[in-house]
Amino acid sequence: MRERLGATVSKIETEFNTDVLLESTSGYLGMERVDESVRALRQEQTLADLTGQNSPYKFEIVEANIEHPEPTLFTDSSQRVFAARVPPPSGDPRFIDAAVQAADVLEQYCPVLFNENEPYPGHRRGDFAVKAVGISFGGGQKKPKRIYHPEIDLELLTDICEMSCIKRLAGHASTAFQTWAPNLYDLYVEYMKRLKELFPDITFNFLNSIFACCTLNFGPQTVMVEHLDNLNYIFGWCAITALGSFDHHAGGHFVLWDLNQVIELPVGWTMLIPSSYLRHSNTRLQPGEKRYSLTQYTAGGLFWVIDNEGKTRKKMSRRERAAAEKLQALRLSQDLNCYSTLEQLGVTATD
Ligand SMILES: O=C(O)CCC(=O)C(=O)O
Ligand SMILES: [Fe+2]
Repeated sequence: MRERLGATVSKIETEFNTDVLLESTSGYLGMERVDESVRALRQEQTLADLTGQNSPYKFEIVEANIEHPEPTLFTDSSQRVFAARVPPPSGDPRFIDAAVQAADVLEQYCPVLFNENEPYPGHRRGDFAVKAVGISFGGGQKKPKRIYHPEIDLELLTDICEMSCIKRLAGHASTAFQTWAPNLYDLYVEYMKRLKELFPDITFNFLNSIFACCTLNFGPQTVMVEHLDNLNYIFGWCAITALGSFDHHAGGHFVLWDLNQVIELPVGWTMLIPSSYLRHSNTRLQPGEKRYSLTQYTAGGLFWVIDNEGKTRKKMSRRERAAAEKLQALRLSQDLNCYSTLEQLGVTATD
């Protein structure tokens, strides 16, 4: 299903060469590129830290026009669309209602899922509550399976993912992925079909979304510090939908460190980026504001295990292992970059 995502489209042309994504990788996962010493600071940046006269960075602001919303496509040096920012679907006022409801749901479930007297379990992206839900593979797992949660949490997380507002957001992000990277999306369709054939018991988060996994960012102030999600599929897109109530001109921007861009991301709007390669973060919010987000993605390890017919390295014979390595080398020599050009997408975009 294709959704009308806006009457007109704008583009941001960059000199970024997306073939670089593959460099020094196995063709499945990304490579960690965030400086550990920077990460140790765990420092949030304000808009003024990153833009304007007194900023050492002088990043460019990519504004969002909520009166006349339109998708913004980020093109690489070969005119291929490697990232997109999409507004709520045009002609569907109920979508914003769903975004408001989803924020309420996350706000209500947060104190039930997390003990307010304990600090949030440390994660490398910032200090706020998060839960990942869905299918993962990697780190010594014997086979792809759903991320483990204690029974009581699992019930709550399942409730959340079954809510129609959350499903609506998840489906819209997946449709936007299909619209702006159709070849990549088709690759996901093929791999997820094979995953289900290899592991028939596996269940997906959402029937209307191609992504295998999601992270619910419960905030209450979801502000990511600079990071990349290098376990996601290297060319894959991660969809991030912003929720809550905050002034998107003042904070909660989506920062792309490799492109020197600070992108306004209003409530209900979605960023689609190769999060395994592009370093990203958010700008600080104003005191009292709330920001949540729904992130969807697919682990690169899933693509690897599917290419290996569901077998982990440990389960392979020596011969199978040699064959797997050969296949991997062959795969790397092929053109894995399946982003589409504006021409292929059949759109003309304004600057
Ligand atoms: O909330 C956001 O804008 C970013 C989310 C993100 O980067 C993540 O969940 O890894
Ligand atoms: Fe991320």
